[in-house]
Amino acid sequence: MNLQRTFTIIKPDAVKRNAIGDIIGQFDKHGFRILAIKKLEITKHQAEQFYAVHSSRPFFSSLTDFMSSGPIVALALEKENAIADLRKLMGATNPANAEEGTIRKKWASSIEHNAIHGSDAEDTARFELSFFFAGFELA
Ligand code: 3AN
Repeated sequence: MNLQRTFTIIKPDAVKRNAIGDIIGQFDKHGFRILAIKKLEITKHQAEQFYAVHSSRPFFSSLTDFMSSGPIVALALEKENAIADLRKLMGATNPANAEEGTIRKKWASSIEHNAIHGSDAEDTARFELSFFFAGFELA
């Protein structure tokens, strides 16, 4: 038994397409427990802090513009093997490679406008959860 927490963002493209309910429904259906949830907008500066690991990538500026372009929904999720299971449910980064039944297959329109973010490891999950949620919100 490996009960884990992970962090996810429903990105601005998916919020604009009214996909919040569908995506949260997928979390429920696949056994993720919602520990915390908030809808908010972040600034370009906050997006740069969040995505600091990607700061040298060519798409950094465009990615942080996009992530600060409109409302997002941030969630803390919990289940056994939450990190890997969420990555599987999300589908490949590039929706052209995403499998049938994944969130990106259904909602992503490009490698940048790809509907959802999910933590990729335990250390990034810890950083990302604490970036968006205070300790008392996850208690
Ligand atoms: P994932 O979101 O699947 O973990 P990462 O961590 O490689 O993928 O990339 C982080 C984010 O950066 C992606 N969600 C995507 O929005 C954006 N991104 C990744 N690769 C590219 C690219 N080649 N061009 C534009 N944006 C990209």
